[in-house]
Amino acid sequence: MKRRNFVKKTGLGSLVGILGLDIVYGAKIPENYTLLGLQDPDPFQMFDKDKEMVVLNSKPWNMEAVAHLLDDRITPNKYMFIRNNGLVPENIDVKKWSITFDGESVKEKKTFTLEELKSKFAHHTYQLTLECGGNGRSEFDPPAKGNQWTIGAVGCASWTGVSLKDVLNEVGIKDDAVYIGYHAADQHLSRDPNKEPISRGVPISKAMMDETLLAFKMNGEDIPLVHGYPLRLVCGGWPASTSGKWVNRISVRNIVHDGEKMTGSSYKVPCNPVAPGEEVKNEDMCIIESMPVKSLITYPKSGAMIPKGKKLNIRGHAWAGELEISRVSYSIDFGATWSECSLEKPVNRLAWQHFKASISFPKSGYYEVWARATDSNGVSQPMLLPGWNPKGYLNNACHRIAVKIS
Ligand SMILES: Nc1nc2c(c(=O)[nH]1)N[C@H]1C(S)=C(S)[C@@H](COP(=O)(O)O)O[C@H]1N2
Ligand SMILES: [Mo]
Repeated sequence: MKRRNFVKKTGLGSLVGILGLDIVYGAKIPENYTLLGLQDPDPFQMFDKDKEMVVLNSKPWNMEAVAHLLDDRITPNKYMFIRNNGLVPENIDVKKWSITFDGESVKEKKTFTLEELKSKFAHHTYQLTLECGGNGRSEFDPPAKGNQWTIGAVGCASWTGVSLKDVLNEVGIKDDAVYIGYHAADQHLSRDPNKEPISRGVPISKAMMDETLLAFKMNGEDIPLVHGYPLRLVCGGWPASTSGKWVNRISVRNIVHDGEKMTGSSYKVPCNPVAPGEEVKNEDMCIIESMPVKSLITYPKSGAMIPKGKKLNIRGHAWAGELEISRVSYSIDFGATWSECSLEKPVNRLAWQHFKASISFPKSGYYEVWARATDSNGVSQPMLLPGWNPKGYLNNACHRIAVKIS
């Protein structure tokens, strides 16, 4: 993106430097034409991502991690998945950035500059789990349209910002407020300025929780552009689609927010279980709120080879939306028997929890290690797949790795 802008601004004279070659017929290049040599920029370089990350889509950019990349306790930027619905904003002037609070249920419309936001309200830092509602979609059968995420659309970075609650209290909200909806600076893929790529939100009760942030830092630094610089909403434990990036307006609503991807069947699952492939009417679909219990084995990498007689130390993370994890178990016999992992408390509410186990294998051969987490309500992950749903959301099946003992 940056490079394309550069071309427009600098004109043909500087192109030699960019491509490293003389463009022989440069004078004949039509206006606004992007040279093939400058198209398809390297997304890993452009977004500071590790080369092992997997690109699912380039229009818009979507990228996921693989399990072993998520081994860190705090997910660094280079391993954080990217989910864009539209075009990443360009040419952001951070000094001019502001956020406006409007909607039926504000006492008065109010705007804060980013600087005011930072100086007026207390700063908080929390580690918050963000998982795309469609993470795991690729496993569903019949398949669902959309990004075919495997397991890597999740991360737990450290976010710093102000509590949305503090700002809403300063703005003043009316008694009839039921929902907030975000609006952001990214462009619709059609570039139609009257269309928003996404405008979602959360009930006022979630908006008013301490950990719901208007964040300006990720892992102690300015949020990377693709993750919402300079300001994003972070609603840990809920579908990450509720965590609006590049947010510049929040509407306080007296109805369930009806912005883009709040209505129809987006981010909704059948209110009651349905058979695979069944058609579900919109009125029988419910908005996804807190994400379900889930876990990932982040060490070792699937396919690990272990010498006979040696124990295998596995580790990973588990999370359960608004809830805590109470237990993580592992199985080496395809779920027939389970043993306990040791489990840490979360560093704060809505952060993933770390587990580990030391595993002995009875003899040489091929094994799979499966992990299964249980939340504080006693609900465990399904072993192979949860109930099917039309849009392929909420696949929280057990994660599995292959291990060879030789
Ligand atoms: N403005 C804006 N916010 C957005 C999106 C978007 O396309 N535009 N995508 C949402 C979705 S669907 C997800 S899963 C998360 C992804 O956040 P990340 O790219 O920082 O990992 O951002 C959410 N916030
Ligand atoms: Mo998402």
